[in-house]
Amino acid sequence: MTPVFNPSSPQAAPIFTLFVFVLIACVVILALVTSLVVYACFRYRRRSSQGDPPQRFGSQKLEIAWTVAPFLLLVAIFIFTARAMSSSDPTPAHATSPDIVIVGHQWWWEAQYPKGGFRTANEIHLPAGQNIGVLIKTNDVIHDFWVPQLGRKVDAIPGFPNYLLLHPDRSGVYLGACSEFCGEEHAWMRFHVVVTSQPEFEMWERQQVQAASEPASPLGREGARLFQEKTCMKCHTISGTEAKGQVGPDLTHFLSRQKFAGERLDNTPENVARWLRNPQQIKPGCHMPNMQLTDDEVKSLAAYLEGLR
Ligand code: HEC
Ligand SMILES: [Cu+2]
Repeated sequence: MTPVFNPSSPQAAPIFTLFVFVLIACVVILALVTSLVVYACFRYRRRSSQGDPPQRFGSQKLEIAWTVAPFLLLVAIFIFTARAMSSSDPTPAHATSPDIVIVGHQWWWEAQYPKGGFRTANEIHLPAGQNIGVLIKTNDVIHDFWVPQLGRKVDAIPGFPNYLLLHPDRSGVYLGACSEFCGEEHAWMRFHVVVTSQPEFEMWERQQVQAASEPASPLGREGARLFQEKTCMKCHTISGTEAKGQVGPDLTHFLSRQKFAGERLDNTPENVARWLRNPQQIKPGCHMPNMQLTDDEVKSLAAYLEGLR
C-alpha cells in the first residue's frame, strides 16, 4: 500500500486521519454539487412549447444555508487540523541531546549516532516503540526529511537546526525521501528507516561502533592501499584507518547497507564496480568525481569495500 495510507507511528496516524476526513468531506460535496447540476439540467431544460419559466430573485433561506454550512465545515476542519498538528508534532523531550542527528547532503543522508559515536548513510536504524529525538541539519542547501509512515516532513535549513520526534510503533522497513528540490540528483536522495526490536537494534549498534575489519585477501589489501593513495580518504571516513574525510558517506561498515548512493544502486559487487568506474555516469552532477581508475584498481577497491561489513 502507498506508505502515506499506512501510518506506523502515533505522529503519522493523525495526519492520515485528517486526510481521510477532508477527503470524505470533499467527495460528499463533489457528489452533491454534481448531482444538483445534472438534476437542474434535466428538470429545467428548455422545452420547445413553453416560453421562459417563472423568474425568481433572492432567497434568504438558501443564502443563510449556503453560508452557514461551509462555515461549519471549515470550523470542523480547523479543529481537526489543530488537533492533528499538536499530536503529529509534539515537543521532543530530547531536543537538547538528540538520539540521532540527520544531516542532509547533496545528494545523500548522513545519520550520526552521538551516543554510540558512529555515523552511517542512507540507512537509519531505530528501535521500535520508543521516543527518538532527531536533530535535522543540512550541510549545504535546503533539504527535507520525510518518512511518510513515521511522521510529518521536516525541512533541513542551513544555520537553523530543526527537531523531530519519531516513535515507530512496529518493526519494519520504511521508505524515506528528500521532499525539497535540492539540485539535479534530488530524486536520488532516498533512504530507508529500518525499525527493529530493542535487542536487534543494540546488536546493530554494537557492530557499527566497531572499527573497520582488516582486508582478508591480497586483493583487498591492495584496495586498502589504493584507498589512501587515490585520495578516497580525503572525502570518506573508514574508522580505524587514516581515512577521515567528511565529504562523502562513512564507509566503515559499507557492506552492512542494502543500497548506496542515495539508494540509486543495490549494494552488489557489480554495482560497486560500476560506481567506482564512473559515478558521474550513474548520478550525473554528484559530488564524487570520476576517479579515472583502471580496471585492476576498480577490482581491488571493490574487493576492499566488499570486506567492510
Ligand atoms: C571529492 C570527494 C570524493 C572522493 C575523492 C571520493 N568520493 Fe566517494 N563519494 C563522494 C560523495 C559526495 C559520495 C555520495 C554521492 C551521492 O550519493 O550523491 C560518494 C559515494 C561513494 C560511495 C557510495 C557510498 C554510499 O554509502 O552511498 C562509495 C562506495 C565511494 N564513494 C567510494 C569511493 C572510493 C573508493 C573513492 C576513491 C577511488 C572515492 N569514493 C573518492 C565523494 C568522494
Ligand atoms: Cu533534496
